[in-house]
Amino acid sequence: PKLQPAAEGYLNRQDGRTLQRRRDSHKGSHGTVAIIGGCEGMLGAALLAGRAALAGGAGKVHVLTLDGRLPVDVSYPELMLHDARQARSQPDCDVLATGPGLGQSKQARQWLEHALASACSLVLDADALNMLASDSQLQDMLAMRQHETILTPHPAEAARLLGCTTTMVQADRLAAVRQLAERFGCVVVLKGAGTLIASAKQPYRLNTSGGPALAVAGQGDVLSGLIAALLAQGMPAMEASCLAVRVHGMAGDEYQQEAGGPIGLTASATAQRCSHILNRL
Ligand code: NPW
Ligand code: AMP
Ligand code: MG
Repeated sequence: PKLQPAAEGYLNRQDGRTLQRRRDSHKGSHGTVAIIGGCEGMLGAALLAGRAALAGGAGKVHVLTLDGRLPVDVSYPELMLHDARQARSQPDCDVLATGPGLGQSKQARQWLEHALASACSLVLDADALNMLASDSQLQDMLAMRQHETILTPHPAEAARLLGCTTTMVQADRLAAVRQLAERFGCVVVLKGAGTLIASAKQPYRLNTSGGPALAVAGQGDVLSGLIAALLAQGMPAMEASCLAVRVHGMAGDEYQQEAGGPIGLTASATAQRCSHILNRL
């Protein structure tokens, strides 16, 4: 069924503010992001989120990986990598993004608990959402949070959180995103063609940028990093989510136009395109 939102539901230019920088700003002015994820076999997800956080303008980016064996991302040595198996706490940061490639091990759950208890803004994606879906103790911790929290489920993750099927989520995406926003008291980004952004307190938004060029592995990990970067630069959760979703979609559209079709856009290349688009907006 086609979603027919009210006109004010559509994302528009006012939903994204240009990120202004003072002439004398320094890396400390633009916030610090820490990504937690990247278990064995899914290390790339955490690196993609970290690279996207850099592309989104975060001043400093740490990446804690559950795989732990990679000392440096040689293509992006500006990322600060940590072995999450050894670390006791996350580095000082303004925003934590956890979930990309996190897995669902005992250690992954401990890091999620740690993130939920932290006094910084939080982006929860992928396996963080999957663990949350089946764990009432984690849900209680989420309910107690005093800081901005954004959930970024794709339709299957949303279905796990709601205890229904992906088909049911897709049949009424607006109802699903509203239910999630109310149940968890967070900003919720329901991804997929026509991403919806909702919170219990503000009008929902529907994004119209993006298309099947984005239907490749790692794109959700990029979006998480991008949202985290905008939060770290001081944007409120709803605005950061709307702007990141819009810019991410525009990167897909731009590629499709240049390439003459949707095939071949990688998540890494999308992150790079996002920084050009942010500078232009
Ligand atoms: P289907 O196939 O249609 O039945 P999962 P994941 C559905 C990491 N990654 N509309 C779809 O179901 C992530 O960060 C690591 C409708 C699909 O099969 C996670 O930690 C990478 N349905 C972990 O992998 C790159 C939709 O969901 C199913 C939909 C698992 O995450 C890849 C898959 O969902 C990945 O990011 C839509 N728009 N979108 C790396 N390089 O390290 C999704 N679905 O089972 O939650 O698995 O999303 O791959
Ligand atoms: P994930 O499934 O977590 O990797 O996230 C995929 C990302 O790509 C989300 O931001 C989706 O909204 C976006 N995406 C995937 N397919 C499409 C599509 N057909 N149209 C628009 N956006 C898409
Ligand atoms: Mg994902």
